Amino acid sequence: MTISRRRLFAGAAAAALSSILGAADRADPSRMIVRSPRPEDLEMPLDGFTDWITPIDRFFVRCHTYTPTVNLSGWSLKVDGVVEHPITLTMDDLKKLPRVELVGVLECAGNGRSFYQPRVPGTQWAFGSVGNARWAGVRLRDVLKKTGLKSSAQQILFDGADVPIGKMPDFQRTIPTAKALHPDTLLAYEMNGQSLPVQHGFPLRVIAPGWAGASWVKWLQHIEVLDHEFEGFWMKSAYRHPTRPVPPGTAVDASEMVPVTDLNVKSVIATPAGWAKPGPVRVRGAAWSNTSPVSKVDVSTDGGQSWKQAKLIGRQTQYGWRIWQYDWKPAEGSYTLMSRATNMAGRTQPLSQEWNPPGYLWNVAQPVALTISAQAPSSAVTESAGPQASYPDGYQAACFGCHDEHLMQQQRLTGAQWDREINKMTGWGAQIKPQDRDAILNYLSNRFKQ
Ligand code: HEC
Ligand SMILES: Nc1nc2c(c(=O)[nH]1)N[C@H]1C(S)=C(S)[C@@H](COP(=O)(O)O)O[C@H]1N2
Ligand SMILES: [Mo]
Repeated sequence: MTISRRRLFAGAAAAALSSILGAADRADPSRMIVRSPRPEDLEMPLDGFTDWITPIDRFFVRCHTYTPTVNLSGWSLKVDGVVEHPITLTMDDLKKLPRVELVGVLECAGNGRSFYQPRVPGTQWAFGSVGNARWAGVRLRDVLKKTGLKSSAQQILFDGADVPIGKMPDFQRTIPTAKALHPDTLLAYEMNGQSLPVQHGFPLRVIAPGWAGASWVKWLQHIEVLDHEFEGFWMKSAYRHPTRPVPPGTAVDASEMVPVTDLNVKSVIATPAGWAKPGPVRVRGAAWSNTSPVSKVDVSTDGGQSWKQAKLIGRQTQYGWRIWQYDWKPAEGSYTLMSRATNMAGRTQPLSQEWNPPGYLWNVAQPVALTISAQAPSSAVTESAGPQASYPDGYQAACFGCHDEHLMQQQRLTGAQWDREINKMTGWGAQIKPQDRDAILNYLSNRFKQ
């Protein structure tokens, strides 16, 4: 097929325009905290919390497995299960349904995991596995209506085009019918006014506003309506948390935990970060919640002894985050800043964080240190595991096949926790020679310890 000069020009002009406008279609790794390059786990740095809409080049990426590239010409969405008429839809079919847009926060359940004490295994997110985007697509309800849900429908199962690595279970997730039929639960084909980027689920993903990211299934290609609870790993073992307080460090059986659904009310201080000059200082950040919008943000500059209300700026939407600011004129000295959001339902951030085994839903009003001085203090020493140690025999062969050492280096675990991690990985297909296991366990436990 030939492309006319005119279309060629239009394409080039659009590309030039989008580069001027900075409308990237992927995260810029040089401006992200790379938790893992492959599978891709990329975190937005703190300064991202001053944008109302998170641009795609700063939007966090969380993948349990390698990012698939879906070719639209071969793609379709199948909907079956306990329905009257199973259907298969192309993108053109979907685009004939009413188009719906909403601004909404997407946050990983594990955001803030690295702050839990005692430490827990998993991607060690600090603040930024969260972003606020403008999503557009169709109502899931409209798609389900086409099939005629049977009255026994209970759970809606989503499966994306990503394929598991080794023997890890396929990433499949369910949401209850009530959430699926909510008019704000969408299947999105656009993000921030452009076609859904590959890293965020091209061509179609679930938008479950107010719920943690694990329900926002990417690269969606199959929806199955179930009349029972789904037994898969990512529902029955992962993404569950206790409903009652548990003593820090205790193991809790998955059967005694429930699936993570709603996000918590939360706020983050973006600036100043660590240091500012004496004089007027604008403290600024973002605050978000679940399906109940943020009603106010309070700020403390004295470690929580006194609180003042911050100004909420920009637009308020039901599911988007709110940028807030607090103007302050500090003298030289050391301060402890905190921000604390409250939602319309009256829930507020706790002053101490309850611990949970998988490290989900961190939302404490977190103290951050700030120095006010004319000169910037010399930069702090960052946590490091020390100089490169030599690898034990068999470690690279057993552990560097599916991912590199990023995923190990960020953990701070006990020997028992490392032992369980090795078992998890051998269950997923890591092959360790029996004679190498002790040395590998020793290396990990001594080098990346609590
Ligand atoms: C068969 C492929 C495979 C091999 C081999 C493998 N891993 Fe993994 N590992 C994964 C995948 C996939 C993830 C990411 C899981 C996720 O994001 O949920 C992961 C994640 C991790 C994590 C992050 C915490 C977690 O549980 O998600 C650690 C730590 C880890 N691996 C350690 C190891 C060690 C140590 C070895 C060698 C004994 C190893 N891996 C070998 C597939 C593998
Ligand atoms: N198919 C598929 N969907 C997925 C995931 C995945 O690994 N595979 N990760 C989930 C998790 S845990 C989160 S937090 C969000 C992250 O979305 P993002 O990468 O667009 O930020 O996608 C969810 N959807
Ligand atoms: Mo997540």
